[in-house]
Amino acid sequence: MAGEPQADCLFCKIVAGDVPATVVRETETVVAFRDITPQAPTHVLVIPKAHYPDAASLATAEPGLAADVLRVAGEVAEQEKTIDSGYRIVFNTGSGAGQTVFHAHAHVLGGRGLAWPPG
Ligand code: IU
Repeated sequence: MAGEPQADCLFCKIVAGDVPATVVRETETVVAFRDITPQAPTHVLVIPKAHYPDAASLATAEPGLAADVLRVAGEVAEQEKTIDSGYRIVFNTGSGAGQTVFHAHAHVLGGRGLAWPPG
């Protein structure tokens, strides 16, 4: 069923506490934790606790939950003090765009200059 935990999903395991993660913020519906391979001084992943494979399917099924992810991404940026210098919220979608974990997640990147366009 849509939103249900998937046994083979790494981020579902993090939500369940079966795989460790450095959690920086958590709400009833969302968890934010540090990326294991940071690409910037701040690199935090914000995920819905419910399983959806990507941001668009999340927003279609549960728009309120997609909004929770975005709101918490902004709160993380503020908490990490990246507001003044700017930060980026990225949803890689599909393997061609670099998505490797198929549980919706926002990357919150900041703490250094961020070039545009991204690679
Ligand atoms: P992507 O957009 O699907 O490529 O992002 C997945 C991220 O998950 C990527 O930046 C990885 O470094 C990160 N990650 C992690 O934080 N912990 C893990 O155990 C694994 C991947 I595997």
